[in-house]
Amino acid sequence: MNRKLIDWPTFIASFVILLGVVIPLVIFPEKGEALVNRINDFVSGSFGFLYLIMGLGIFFFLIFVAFSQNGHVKLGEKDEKPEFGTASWAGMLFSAGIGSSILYWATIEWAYYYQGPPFGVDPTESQLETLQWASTYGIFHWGPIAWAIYTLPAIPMAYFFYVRKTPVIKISETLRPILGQTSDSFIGRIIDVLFIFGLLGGAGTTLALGTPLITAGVSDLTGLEDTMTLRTIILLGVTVIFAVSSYLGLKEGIKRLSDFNLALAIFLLIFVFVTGPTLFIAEASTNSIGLILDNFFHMSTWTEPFANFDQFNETGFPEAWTVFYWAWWLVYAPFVGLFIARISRGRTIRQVIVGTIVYGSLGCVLFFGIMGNFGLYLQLTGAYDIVSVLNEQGAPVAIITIINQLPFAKFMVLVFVLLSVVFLATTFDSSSYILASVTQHEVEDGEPERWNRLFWAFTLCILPLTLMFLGGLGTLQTASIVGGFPLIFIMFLLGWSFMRASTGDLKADDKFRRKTVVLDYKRIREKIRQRRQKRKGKTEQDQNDE
Ligand code: NM2
Repeated sequence: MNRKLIDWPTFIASFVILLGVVIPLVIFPEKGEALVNRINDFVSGSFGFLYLIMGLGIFFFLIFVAFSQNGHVKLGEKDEKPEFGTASWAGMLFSAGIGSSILYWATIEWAYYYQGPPFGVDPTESQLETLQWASTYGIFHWGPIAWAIYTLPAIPMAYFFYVRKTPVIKISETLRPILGQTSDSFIGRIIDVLFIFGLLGGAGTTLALGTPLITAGVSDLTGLEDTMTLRTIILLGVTVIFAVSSYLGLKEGIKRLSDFNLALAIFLLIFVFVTGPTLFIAEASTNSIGLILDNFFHMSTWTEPFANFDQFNETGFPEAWTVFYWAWWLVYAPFVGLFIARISRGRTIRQVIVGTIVYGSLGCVLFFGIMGNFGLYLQLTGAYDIVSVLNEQGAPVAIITIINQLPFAKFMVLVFVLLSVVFLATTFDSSSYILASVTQHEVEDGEPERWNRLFWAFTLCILPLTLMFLGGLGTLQTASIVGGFPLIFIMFLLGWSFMRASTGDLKADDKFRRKTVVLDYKRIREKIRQRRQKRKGKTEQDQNDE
């Protein structure tokens, strides 16, 4: 164990701030909750539009970068090959950025929109419209804008790590071209710590959704009652899996688990697609893609501005869904960005941008298109009233009920539960790996210290677990999502910092190239002169000889 490698101020500050937030929540759960909720209502109510602008802005900024000269820059040496093959790379970034929440929301999100559609549509009057949005909106919330939010931090981080060869992976380091020495100061520390806090809260949300889902599946399979003890055992089991994977490292652990995850996910999707209503799934998914393309700008900017006036009903849809989702993707973004950066050596910036957005969205389209439309189909044909199960017994039971309608039902529930566990673990192994990287001064051979990875793996699990017991997990979620608010501005700085550094480097490179061309030219002229002189000398000698 090499203690010198650890960046103690960041390490300790992160931990202290975490305890500073969690302990009051444990001691004053109600007051804490009320306060955090008030702040949340204020932020998402008053600044929701900022999140929407951020999403759209990031999306177009990245498209611009991908097709500008900065997009051609290779992350690494000029002739270097990508460190990971494209399939593994896409699989890893998907497994890291997406946790068990996709199994949860892909299967059930439609049922919420079915009852409360967007754009003020009345579900009883305009049923067709309601259905179209129910099968579409989830895809949008997990689509290109969401993936663009993940990609933005990856670009400057990868640039500084592989092109400028800065040995640390830290947000503050990435902002150096703009912040200058401020990066080393208190503000730099706050930026790094903020990201850790955001990630823990985002991860808390994931656990809060994932654990009841897995428990609902386990109690369906075994008949055991869904109790706190069962949840705790399950959570600790998952923690052991991701701690081992993170301990083994990127190639031995994380990549293998992610490959397995992908194979299992593909099996589930193909099975549901083939044994389920294949044609309906295909048609509804295709229809959704068109609907999103047609309404892309409306969906990405809908703020419900007139709902505050008495004569209109406020649905709260934008805050409850789109703004909440963008905020959730945002708190995960620095971590996923760091992870994407870490695995993208040897790719060009354009490949990273296009690859992440395209593969990421495609994976989500498949999940939502197949799982979601399967559930919707059950509802529409009257095969099973999923919406009533949802309203009476909650989402986890409703989701397991949907899976139970497949052929070989119990086996498929088992696959689904296993997949949820692995999806959860593949997000948490990479988060603990990255948390360990950012609390170190330097990462030797690209890998942070093992004990540091284990420490964060357990912190990631123990903290939400404590809050789950004592109440207050919901508060931590809300707190982290609100706490992620400043990240909007940090995202802006990250984009700016990248443009400044890479454009500057390109210009310098250009000058250098021109200089070398001039030098070569000079050398060529010199050579010609020498040759002429030689020839002249020779002829003179010949003449003399004669
Ligand atoms: N996002 C993708 O639980 C998870 O799936 C982790 C959630 C941000 C909505 C990520």
